[in-house]
Amino acid sequence: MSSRIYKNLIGGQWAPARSGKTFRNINPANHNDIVGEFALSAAEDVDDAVRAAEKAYATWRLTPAPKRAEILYRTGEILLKRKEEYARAMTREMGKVLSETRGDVQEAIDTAFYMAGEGRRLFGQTTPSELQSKFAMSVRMPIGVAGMICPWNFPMAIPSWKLFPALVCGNTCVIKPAEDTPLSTIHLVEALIEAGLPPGVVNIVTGFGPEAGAPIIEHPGTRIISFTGSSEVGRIVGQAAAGLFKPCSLEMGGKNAMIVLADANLDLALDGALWGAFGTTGQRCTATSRIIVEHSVAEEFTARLVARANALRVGDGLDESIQMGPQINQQQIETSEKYCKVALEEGAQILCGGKRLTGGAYDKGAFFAPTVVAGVKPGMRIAQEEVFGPVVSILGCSGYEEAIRIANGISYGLSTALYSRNVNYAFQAMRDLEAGITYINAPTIGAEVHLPFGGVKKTGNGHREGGTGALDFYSSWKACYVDFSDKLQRAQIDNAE
Ligand code: UN1
Repeated sequence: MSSRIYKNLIGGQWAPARSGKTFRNINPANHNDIVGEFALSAAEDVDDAVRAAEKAYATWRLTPAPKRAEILYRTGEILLKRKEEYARAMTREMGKVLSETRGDVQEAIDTAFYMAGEGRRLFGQTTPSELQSKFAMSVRMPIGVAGMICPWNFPMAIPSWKLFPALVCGNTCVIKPAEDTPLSTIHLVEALIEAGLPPGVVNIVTGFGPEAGAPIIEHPGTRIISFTGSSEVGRIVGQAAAGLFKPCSLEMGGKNAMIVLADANLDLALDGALWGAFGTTGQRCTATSRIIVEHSVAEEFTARLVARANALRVGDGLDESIQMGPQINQQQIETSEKYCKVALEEGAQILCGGKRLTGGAYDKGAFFAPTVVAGVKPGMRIAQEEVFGPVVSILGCSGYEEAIRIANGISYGLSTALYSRNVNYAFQAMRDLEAGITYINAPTIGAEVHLPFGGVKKTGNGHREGGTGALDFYSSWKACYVDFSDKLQRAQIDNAE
């Protein structure tokens, strides 16, 4: 059976890569199932896309923001209607279970409605001038063509975090979805087009980082760059953008800790640990990868977590009874395997999982068993480095102070969680944990779109997605002064006497 061919979107037209080459997108739960063939783009395709975006910018920047926002609102309504269809397609290309891909589409819907509301805000400030008969204000200006490079783990939500605030601010976009999950970006943009987005305002180039991602950064026409992915690739992206003086938002890795103190509701903490560690097969930058448990409850907590991890139903996410899907590809399986080996060499114990699942339908896909690693010490590589798979480490601690020291003793700083019934510890943790996100009595995953999303240390470079932080990235502040005195007035001089 020949698979469906998908093209790039350039200036409102679906176009093949100039080379005519394509690559395959396969279902990670069943490698015999080909989702489609996608354009294998290169610099020449990026050039076409950037030129189309530059052309569209001339009129899009002048379209009133409330009108731009109406398109986003309609996009949200279309996505709502197509939620099930797009969620199923996403499970097929990405693997995570249906309830989660429904959540992923919902996150795009939430972002559409939130950013649609911003069309009638985008507030600046009016402020007094230090001079008589002079008016002063700050306004948000669009920047131009925004270049976006996306990961595969949230194939619709993360593109929506980038596209929607960029669009409401008046920018035009060139977006490269991850090579593992291009279809969900195409679906998202199809909804935008149906909602009335003019040609060229969003352009899609599909393909791989070095060939299709790097030219987005390097092209003189892109004015800002937004990247979500690994810290390793983020460093390359950030350095390339810095040399060109392009503002660049980097959203990268995590090694997220959940602290469980002795006074915690253990049932609740177990639910949170299971969801935080094995939701999305551990492939979230917010995934719980370290559980720091107070010694007096560690034995009971660990035994119960292992029992629950062993009981998880792993398989094809399109089957509603499945609780954990495959990993995205063979390379990610190898990373999980590598870290299990490293953990054993370091003297840790693997209490369950630790290996690829094989036999029957498992042989067709990339499945890894839910893995709990115990006896982990804070300095071990398994406690320091991101795995991005269903592998969680348990570390012991003597109480709050030591837990915070261990939690902060890493180079990342995205998400954190504290389970305790002590309100003082709850507020101290919000103050003391070095991270962009802290949850109390909730797992490390579950960020909402109207709050800032991002981290400190090696997780990011200070920008935030979600919330008003996204508007700050996709707009540029301009100060405007109107002197209606009809004479020359010199700031800092004529009013200084
Ligand atoms: C990511 O892991 O890359 O908070 C994004 C969460 C989701 C977003 C995660 N809403 O886990």
